[in-house]
Amino acid sequence: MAVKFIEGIKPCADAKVGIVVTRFNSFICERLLEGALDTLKREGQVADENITVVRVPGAIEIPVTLEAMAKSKKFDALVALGCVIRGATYHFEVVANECAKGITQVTLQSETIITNGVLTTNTIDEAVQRAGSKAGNKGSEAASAALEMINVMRQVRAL
Ligand code: INI
Repeated sequence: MAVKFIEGIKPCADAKVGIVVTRFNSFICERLLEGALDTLKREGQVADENITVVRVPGAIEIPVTLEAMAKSKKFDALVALGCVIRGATYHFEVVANECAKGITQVTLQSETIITNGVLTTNTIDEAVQRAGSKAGNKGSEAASAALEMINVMRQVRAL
């Protein structure tokens, strides 16, 4: 018997994608959003009317927003975009950890594809590098992963 391989392709014109993006560190997050939208449209061929962008205050508010969007059952995939930059306080660890934990929890509980484009960096410079300069654009990567996973999960769920 032949081995069955399941792999996702990127074009996904009928996909409905939700993006949650924070206003905290907006100078970085708006670049992540630009990258994500560009990838959804160019790689995914996703139509404008099938993309919903929700702006929230900060990374702590991302999981509850994703949960509400997942519960609506209106999206094939969700993309989380944010930026947590290490400061002098312990708040960095709290915000970064709670956000990451919450995203994982929602994706498993709701069985909804959620890709994580929330940067956690030591410095503003590291964040800039990951938002469209030296180290690519993590928003674009998260959108690309969402497209691939939509295709993969459609095939896995049909097994
Ligand atoms: N929110 C972020 O998205 N990034 C940060 O770096 C950050 N820091 O460092 O504090 C941050 N804090 C706000 C937090 O996400 C909530 O919006 C706030 O605590 C209100 O609940």
